[in-house]
Amino acid sequence: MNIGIVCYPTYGGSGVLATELGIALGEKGHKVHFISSSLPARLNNTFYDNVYFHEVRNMEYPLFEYSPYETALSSKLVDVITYEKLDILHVHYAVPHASAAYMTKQILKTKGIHIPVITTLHGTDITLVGNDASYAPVVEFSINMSDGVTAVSESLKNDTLDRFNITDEIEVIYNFIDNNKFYRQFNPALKARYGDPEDKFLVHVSNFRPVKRVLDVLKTFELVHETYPNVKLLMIGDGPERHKLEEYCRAKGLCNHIHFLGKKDSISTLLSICDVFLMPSAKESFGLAALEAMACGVPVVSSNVGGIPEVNINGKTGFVHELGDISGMAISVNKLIGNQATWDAFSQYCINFSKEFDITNIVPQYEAYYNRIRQATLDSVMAV
Ligand code: GMT
Repeated sequence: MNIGIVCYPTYGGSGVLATELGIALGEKGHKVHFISSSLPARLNNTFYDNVYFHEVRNMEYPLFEYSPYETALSSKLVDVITYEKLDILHVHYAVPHASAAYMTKQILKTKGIHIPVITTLHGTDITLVGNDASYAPVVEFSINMSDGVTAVSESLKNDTLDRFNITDEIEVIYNFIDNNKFYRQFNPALKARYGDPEDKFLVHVSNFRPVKRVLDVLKTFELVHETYPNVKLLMIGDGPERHKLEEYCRAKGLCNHIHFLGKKDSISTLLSICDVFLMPSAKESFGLAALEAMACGVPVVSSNVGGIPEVNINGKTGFVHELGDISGMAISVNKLIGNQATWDAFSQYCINFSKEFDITNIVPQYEAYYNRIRQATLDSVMAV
C-alpha cells in the first residue's frame, strides 16, 4: 500500500508512535510518505527502506500574526496524494491534522480522487487541547468526517465518546514498542557515570509539560531519599517545567542526587540501568514511555489516570496511585527497591507483559484496519 502519515515531528508520544509505525510499515514493503513541518525526530537522518519525507513549508507574510499551518499542510497533502498516488492517509493527533485532512479530501474529491482518511487520537488532542472551546467544534466535526478513527486505549475511546458527539465506531489499537530495541541491556560502565554500583536509580522520561506533573517526580524522590540515601534520579527529556525542577532541587539540596540528561534519542540503555520508572501524570491516554521502561525490565510507579492502568497493572508491573499521592508513590518505590525478590518478580512481569504490545502484534492491526477502511471507501465510491 502507498500510505501517507501526518504527525508532529517532535519528541511527543504521538510523533514517536507515528514514526515507528511508518518505519515498520516500510520494512514490511509498504511505501510510506511522512508529511510534517520538519523531519520527525525518530527518522534521524537514517535511511529507511520505502520511507519518504515531505516537508510542509509554512509561508511567512507580514500580514500574518500567525502563519496558517493548517492551510499549508492541506495544500501539501493535495500535492503528495495526487502525485505520489497515495492509497490512504493516516493522521496522528486530531489538532489540526484531522481538519487539514478533511479539507484535503474535499479538494481532491473535486478532482475525482477519493482518499480514505484515518485519524488516530493520542491523548491531549481529546482530553486537553481538543476539548477546549477554541477547538472543540472543529475537532468533533473532523473526527466524524474521518473514514476511520482509532484511539490508543479503551480509556481514550471512552473519553472521546464522553466529551464529543461521535457518530462512528472508534477502534482501539494500543501503542506498541519493538522488543528487539527495548530490552534490558545492563551496562555497569554507564551506571558508573551517574552513581555507585549499589545505588538504586529512579527514572522519569517526558517532555516536562505541566500535564506530566514533574514536580511530583522530585517530591516522590525526596521522600524515597529520606529512607534510601543511596537513591539517584535520572530526569530524561526537557520542556517548560524544567526550570521549576532545577529551582526545587537547588532549594532542597538534592542536586547531587539528580541528573538532568536532556533529550535523548536512544534510551533503552539508560532505562536498563534503572530500578523504578515514575509517571505521576495528570492525564495520560496510554503512557508509551512507561511501556518502554517496562520492556527494559523497569517496574512503574504511576498515577491511575486515563489509560495508565491498562498498561501498568497494579501489583504486577508496578503500582498505581490516586493523582498527587506522593507519599503513596514513595511507599511503593520503597517496596520495590527495598526487596530484591519483589523487584525481580515485578521486573520479569514487566518484560513478559510488554511483549503483548510488541510491534509484531500491533502493526498488523493497523494494516488490517487500513484494508478495511480502504475497501469501505472503494465500495462507497462504486455505489454512487
Ligand atoms: O504527552 C506526551 O508526551 C505527548 C502526547 C502526544 O500526543 O504527542 O502523548 C500522547 O500520546 C502518546 C502516544 O499515543 C501516549 O502514549 C501518551 O499517553 C499521550 N499523552 C497524554 O495523554 C498526556
